[in-house]
Amino acid sequence: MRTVLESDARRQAYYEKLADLHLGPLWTVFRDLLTPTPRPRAVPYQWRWQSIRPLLDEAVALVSTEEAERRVLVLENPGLEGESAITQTLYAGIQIIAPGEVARAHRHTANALRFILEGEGAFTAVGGERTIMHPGDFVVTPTWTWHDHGNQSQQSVIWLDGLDLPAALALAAVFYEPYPEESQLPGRPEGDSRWRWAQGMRPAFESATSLYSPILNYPYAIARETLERLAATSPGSPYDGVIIQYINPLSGGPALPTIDAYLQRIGPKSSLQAHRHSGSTVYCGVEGAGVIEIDGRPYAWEGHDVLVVPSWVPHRHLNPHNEPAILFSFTDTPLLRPFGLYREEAPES
Ligand code: 1HN
Repeated sequence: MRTVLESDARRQAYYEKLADLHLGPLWTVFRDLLTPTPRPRAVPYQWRWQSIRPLLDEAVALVSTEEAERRVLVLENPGLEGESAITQTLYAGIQIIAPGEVARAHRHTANALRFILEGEGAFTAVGGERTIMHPGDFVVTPTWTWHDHGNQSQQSVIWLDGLDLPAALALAAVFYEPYPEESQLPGRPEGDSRWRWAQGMRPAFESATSLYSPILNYPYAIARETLERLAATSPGSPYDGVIIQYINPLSGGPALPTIDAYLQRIGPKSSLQAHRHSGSTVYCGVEGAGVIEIDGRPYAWEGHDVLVVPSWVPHRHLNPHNEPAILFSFTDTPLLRPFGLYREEAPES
């Protein structure tokens, strides 16, 4: 029990006067604000695909895309309840579109990415170009581009959505607009952006914004073969193994202005080194299985599990199995690096 000194009472009365005027003393909060290292409110967490998968079919039975606009289960960080956020800057969710359904066209300032998990034959249309999505494809929907999805196949199609929505909300920069029609009329042939921008050549007679990648779809078959070819000649990073970044060919930087995305291969029977960095990472298991040790605790993952590593939490990758382990990931580091906020260290030992 703490005795209230006279000075405490005087201070208390003073703080109340301040509060009435919407003022506050910095000295009582200084140490909570300036922590020696980041103290994310988001916590490490793993969502298991086997728990999520049946709930997606249930959602199809319960709510239409017509009603929902997007039928998505939001991956809510236990430290950020009610915020629709997987980290303080990133959103992640699992979307399902059933045969014959349309997810109507709209646009928003939040940047979005999709990583296809299951099913073949649904399309997404961005800026008038359609792409048929296959498992493992990485598809971008950059800021303020019109986009809609449709499934003309006989099976449900499921993907992981990643957005910078919590960051856009924090910056009070969310704008949203519905498209006047349900779907965009195809304005460009399928594969157009790939032929224009993804062949190491570019149309010399036109320019594109370099704010985000002009490539709509980065196919899994290409990314996966790239990993295998690199693994044949290089051990890769001591922390991430053989890892490739989905780049904007116009800048050499991240595909989206706010989100960086990667595909990585942790070789069979390998234990990589631990490190930590500012910026948070969302991982999704793609092939094989592995372990991410997060803050010293092992999280054994399988295909399509989603895991989150918040800022500055030490983590390392292990693959105790005989097959390569493939992980997709995305991070908010483009929001940190240009402003001197990115730091990385490998704990000594
Ligand atoms: C959105 O527009 C999509 O277009 C998916 O598929 C998830 C989550 C929050 C806000 C907008 C989509 C979203 C979203």
